[in-house]
Amino acid sequence: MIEGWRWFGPVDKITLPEVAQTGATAVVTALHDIPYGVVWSVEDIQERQKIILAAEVGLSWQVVESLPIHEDIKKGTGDLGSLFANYRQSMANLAACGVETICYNFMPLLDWTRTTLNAPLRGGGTALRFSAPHMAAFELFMLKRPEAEDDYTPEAISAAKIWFQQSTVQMQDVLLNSIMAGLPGAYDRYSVDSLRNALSGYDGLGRDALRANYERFLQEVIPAAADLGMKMCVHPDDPPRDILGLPRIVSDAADIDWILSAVPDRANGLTLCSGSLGANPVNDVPAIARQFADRIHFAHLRNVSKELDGSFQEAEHLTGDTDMVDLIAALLAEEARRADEGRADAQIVMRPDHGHELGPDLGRGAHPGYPFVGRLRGLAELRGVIAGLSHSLN
Ligand code: DNO
Repeated sequence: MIEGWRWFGPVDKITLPEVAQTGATAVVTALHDIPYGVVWSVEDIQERQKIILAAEVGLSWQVVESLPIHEDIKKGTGDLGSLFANYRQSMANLAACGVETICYNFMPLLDWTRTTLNAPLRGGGTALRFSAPHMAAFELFMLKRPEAEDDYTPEAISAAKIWFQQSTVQMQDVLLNSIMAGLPGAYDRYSVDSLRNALSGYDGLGRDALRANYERFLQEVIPAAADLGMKMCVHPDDPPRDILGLPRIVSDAADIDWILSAVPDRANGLTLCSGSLGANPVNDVPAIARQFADRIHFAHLRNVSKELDGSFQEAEHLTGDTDMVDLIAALLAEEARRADEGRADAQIVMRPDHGHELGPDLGRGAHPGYPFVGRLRGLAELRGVIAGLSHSLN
């Protein structure tokens, strides 16, 4: 596997020499300052490449994460022709610069969602956490979306009531900021009011309509990606369930099957994110990896521990509910199969996804979920598994 590292660009608190020190070779990055829907110019792409090369530490930009999809495409409203044309132009510009793998998601409004960014761990580290009671409190009592009652267990709702009654305004602010922390760009961070307003743009848009809009997007961009020799890879929903009353359509094996069959071209592929998929109790992540192996273009490796009320917390990379060794075995088997076919791109880029904040990470202010030491620990553990399995395969 090719070891990747997500780097948020010059604003990232972690430097490129540090990235190189982890042993990773592939930079995973994006032009986060460019608003959704605007073309990524060759100049802007090259500028980012120059910054990476100028560090002179043997890194290169290999995966885009993400080339975001404008909300109008998800809603199926507005000047879609220009938005699709812009997306294809960004793809063509990336291809012209030699960046050929694009990770994206199709989650309405939000990206990954957590309710706590610093749940305490043994010895003082911290982890990202999704608390069903806290999310229920946000939806029911801050956003005031009564239908949310249907989305949570009775236990989560009673705990939500207690939490909300005891919460201070400051605690509610922290909760809102934690929920918004997954949006990586400089745009579209919501307050409770602006979120309510943005949600109203999705009123009446159900699962089938969202799927139809997604299928249209695939039909518009996958043929162009195939012509350019690019690999598009959708990232699963996180958490993999409906949230804020918005449908989620990239959450389990049936969804992935539908997406990959909608436009059956290898350019229409998957980001195998073990943490996102692993938060849904119906998902057997190694089995999903085996089922869709030939369409996996990129892997995010991390683990979560699920709780009965729908909460989950990010675990160490090798502990948690997903059998990481089995998952890596599935990915290595796919690489071997590709190598047998003589494919130049047999190796899959993986990156250690998220990490606990450990030791010197605390207070360093890295992007939530993306600290240095915690991810380095994850990468080192994953590397050990890969080395062990590769040794026995050989
Ligand atoms: C979370 C990430 C996601 C991912 C996007 C892809 O840490 O895995 O935010 O980058 O969903 O579009």
